[in-house]
Amino acid sequence: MSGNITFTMVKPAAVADGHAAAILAKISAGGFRIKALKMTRLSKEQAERFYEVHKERPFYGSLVKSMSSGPIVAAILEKNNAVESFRAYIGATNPAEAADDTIRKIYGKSIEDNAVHGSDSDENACIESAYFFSQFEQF
Ligand code: FUP
Repeated sequence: MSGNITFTMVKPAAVADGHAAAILAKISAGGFRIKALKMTRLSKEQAERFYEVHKERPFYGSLVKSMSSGPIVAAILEKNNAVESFRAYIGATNPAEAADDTIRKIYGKSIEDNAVHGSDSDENACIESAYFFSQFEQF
């Protein structure tokens, strides 16, 4: 059975460009309920840990630098089949390949600065949510 939560971040470039509120509004319009929300900033070490599965990839250093370059907006989202549904809603990893009207198509600048993160499995949605939010911060 698929789970009903996913984790997202509005990435530093999209926050710096002033798109955080518009992206949150679009997320809500897609039927995702905001269960937890905060603006924060990842240290280099926190970004390294978050993207640890990619540590052997050539883009890892650049990705970590970009993700720790400024504030992000983190959220836990609730909807039926949340992980799959949100990944469809944000579009392909590379904004150039993302479908029209998806968040990455509208707000993404490059494969690295692709506006938002979305969990890739129910297991990771839980791990990532717990990385950012305590139980007292989830509603
Ligand atoms: P996604 O699940 O769509 O976020 O995509 P991936 O797990 O494949 O990528 C994780 C992160 O690495 C994304 F933020 C995009 C970034 N990335 C690059 O910077 N360069 C690449 O060639 C591939 C991914």
